[in-house]
Amino acid sequence: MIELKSPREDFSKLLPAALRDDFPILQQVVHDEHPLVFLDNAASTQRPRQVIEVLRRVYERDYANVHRGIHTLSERSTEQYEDAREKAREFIGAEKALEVIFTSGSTAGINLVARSWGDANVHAGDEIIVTTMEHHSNLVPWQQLAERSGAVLKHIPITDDGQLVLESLDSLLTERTKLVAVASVSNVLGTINPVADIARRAHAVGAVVLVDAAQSVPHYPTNVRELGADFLAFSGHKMLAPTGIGVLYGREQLLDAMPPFLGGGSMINRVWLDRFTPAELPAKFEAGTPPIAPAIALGAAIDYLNRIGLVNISRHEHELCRYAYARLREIEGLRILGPGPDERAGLLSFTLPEPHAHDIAQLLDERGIAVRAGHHCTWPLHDRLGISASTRASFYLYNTPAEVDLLAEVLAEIRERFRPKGRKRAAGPGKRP
Ligand code: 7TS
Repeated sequence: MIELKSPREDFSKLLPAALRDDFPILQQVVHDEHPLVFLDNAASTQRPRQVIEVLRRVYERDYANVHRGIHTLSERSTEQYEDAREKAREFIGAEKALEVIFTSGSTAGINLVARSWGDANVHAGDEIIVTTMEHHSNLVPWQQLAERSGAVLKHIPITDDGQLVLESLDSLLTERTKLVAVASVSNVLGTINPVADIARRAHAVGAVVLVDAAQSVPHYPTNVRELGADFLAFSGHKMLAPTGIGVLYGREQLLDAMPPFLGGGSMINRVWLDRFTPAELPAKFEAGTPPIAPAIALGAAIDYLNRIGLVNISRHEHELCRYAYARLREIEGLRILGPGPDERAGLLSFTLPEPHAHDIAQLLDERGIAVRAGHHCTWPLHDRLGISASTRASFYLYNTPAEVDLLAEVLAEIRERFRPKGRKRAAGPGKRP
């Protein structure tokens, strides 16, 4: 059995080694003997004690519905809920807190824009541009909008190593382009897309820009104004917060002009039997009882990330990913998807000739290593790459070089075990297509 070094040993100099102690869930063994190595962070991250404690405090002391009751607990909850909005505003560099809409996650935020802004502004013959590498969450809502409106959906293609073919933008963008919707970081390729450049070019033809920032806000400093994002969506659960909470940023002028999406309590100013008038922002887009405690806990997660520093976190992940890239390339036949080690965010998707991606994930799990396998909700991207599935290791602030070593060693063992009989191991690094 390969020994896993103490996770604190050899931890990045960039981050406090004690940081791992903040994550109770990481202090366990799985399958009786294997320390948990959690490398499925692009799907969802874990929560530190500090976030769990805030949830507990809210439910044990402060919880009530917000914006409604004239009583102490409601006032406490409301104040903390609005504090969290302010923290989220600052975290993404938005100008005003009313531009921060709490949603249940990236998917909900993007669908809100497609239904509210999209139905009001996109008509037959108009054009929507996405990319080949989008998560289904930033693809299917636009397909649905195109179906409803008669608009045309176009896409920016990618190169074989997973970069956007930006030259194609000049011919794709026309005066009929209403929207460009693009991920800031691909959840499979790790590609970091030049969003600010794309936004500048999209704005030049009068198009609106939506950034799917689910894979970037948790890892990199974000400024919506510098990016040129008109809308930007992200999920709390990918950045140490609970599930069920996310943010849609929208430029005030756009949000103001948009009709409400969901109708119900909180989103109204006045209701009569036959009509209503909508509330001001941000309430206009927060119908019903919101995810109160998760939102407050998102504020605590933002505090935690700010304390460590996103610059340190992203550097740490880059170092880990560069190291993982070098280690995994040593495995013959292993194909790493996406750009080179210096041009990618902290995740690695790969394939082996044998076994299948799901079997790789299962064999890794038997050794305590959690990764994800499948098409990662990017079916068209997998089609473009000519594969049906891949295995993905994705890093966050608590991962260590020792964990990368273990991943590489177990993968090398799997490769050996499934090598076609009679073939000798070739020397040198694995070939990339
Ligand atoms: N956009 C991107 C780029 C994502 O990676 C994801 C989730 C979403 C949108 C949707 O986020 P949600 O919080 O609304 O679900 N990505 C993944 C993943 O890669 N594996 O599991 C979920």
